[in-house]
Amino acid sequence: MSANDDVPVIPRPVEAERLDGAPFTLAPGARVSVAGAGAADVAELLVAELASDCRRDLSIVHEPPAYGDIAIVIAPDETPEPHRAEGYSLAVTAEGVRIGAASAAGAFWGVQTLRQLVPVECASDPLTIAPVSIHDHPRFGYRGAMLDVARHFFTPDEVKRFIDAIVLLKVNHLHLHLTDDQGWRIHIESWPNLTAHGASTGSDGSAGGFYTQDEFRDLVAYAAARQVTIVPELDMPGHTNAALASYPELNASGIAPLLYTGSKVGFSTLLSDDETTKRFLADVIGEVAALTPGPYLHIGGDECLSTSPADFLTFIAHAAALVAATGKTPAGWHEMGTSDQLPEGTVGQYWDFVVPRGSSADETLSFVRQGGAVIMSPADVAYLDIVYEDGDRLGQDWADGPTTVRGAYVWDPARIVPGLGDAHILGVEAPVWTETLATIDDVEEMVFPRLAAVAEVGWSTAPTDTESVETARDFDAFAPRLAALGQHWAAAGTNFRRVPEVPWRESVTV
Ligand code: IFG
Repeated sequence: MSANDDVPVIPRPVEAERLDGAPFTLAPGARVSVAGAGAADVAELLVAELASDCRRDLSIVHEPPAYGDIAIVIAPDETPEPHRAEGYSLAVTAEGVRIGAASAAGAFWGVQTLRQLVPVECASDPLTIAPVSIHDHPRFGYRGAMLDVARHFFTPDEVKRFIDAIVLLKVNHLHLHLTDDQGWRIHIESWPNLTAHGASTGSDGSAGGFYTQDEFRDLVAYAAARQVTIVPELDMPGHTNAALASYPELNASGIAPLLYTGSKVGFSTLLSDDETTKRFLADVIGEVAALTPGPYLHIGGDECLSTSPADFLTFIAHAAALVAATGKTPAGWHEMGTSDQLPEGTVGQYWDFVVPRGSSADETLSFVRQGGAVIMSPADVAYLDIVYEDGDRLGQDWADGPTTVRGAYVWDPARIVPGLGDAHILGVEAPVWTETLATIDDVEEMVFPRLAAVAEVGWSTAPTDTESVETARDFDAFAPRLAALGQHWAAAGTNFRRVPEVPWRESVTV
């Protein structure tokens, strides 16, 4: 058990050590002292959390901290040069709490660490925090979660609830799978029937729904204030029945198919080299790009079983060029790597197993060959819609067996595709597909605690070259930290699966 493991934080910090001396006590009248650009905004979020989690009312002051204060300081020299994007330091002593960072993101991640160190019984006095010194920064800049809002629709408030939960784990990208066979979930001004008709249902005949463009802008802003970048996905040319059902002219036959509420894949395709479809693509990609301040626009490309290989290549070259023309970086599932006409920088998302099968490794390396990078989402460890164990009520079971928490933890993104190392890996992402998940409670049960495992894989120190993954990812040291985090989930009302492999503690009575 190293010093880091003794400090109950997930993702595991790079350096964390317990200090001697008296604990910090949050006394009535304590303030949050802020200095530096962005510190006040971060402090606002901390104050809001302490108010809702601990019923504490702290004021924010723009002056040096007094004894017993919390200080948030943002300045270039607060973290070493290579780690200024998201690195932070956190010191807790009797004198006070001090978060230092070179960026608002780093300060915000310091706040998430602090939140995990605040005892869950923080509404009663005394609120004490054990003394600790932490210096931390992420291995990868992209730690993502994907929420499939196409199969089952989730309201803006449910998406915000999901964002609130993922930031506690320092997850900084939310990939929204906005379109699929079962639903089109983002309003497009120039093609209104995509939502008027294409959003009217979902998997299992569920109610459907969609985001107006103002609602989407609000979600993007909510996420950005919490250091989360939204990655919108318009899946194409496959997974497009909702669009085809909305506009007959998008279909070769000129006849629109019925809306689809089942769970099959691979039966739909947009046309390649068709003028109406090209106008459609330019319009939908243009409107979604305009709604997206983030750098990526994901165009899917997965499971195009009804698109001929030649049509697929024609389609992808055209659609990816349209994305690049908006100034966004295209992203797509690894099958898009069959194209050798990807715009410079296009990002591939690997979703095969930790042991690659067929052509998936080569398709993934194709993005690197074309000047791009890769997000790792191996389906047998990072797909959070896969069952925890055989026979589960929720989830799917196609990914080489169940995915336990240990399974979601003991893997490494740089030990999957031969020749693909950290230099060309943006990071990791854990998708939760919602064919079988009708409520946000169901989603949370599948996502937590396994997202905590994937988040640690994406943030924490890489295994050394001589370390096995099993050694580097010591589940027996991870499980107690997960148990501590479970208390915060219980207090926050975040649903999670109390898997038997973790020594969960009594949930608190709030
Ligand atoms: N694969 C499909 C998803 C979803 C998933 C469920 C990808 C890229 C299986 N495509 O994963 O649409 O159906 O686990």
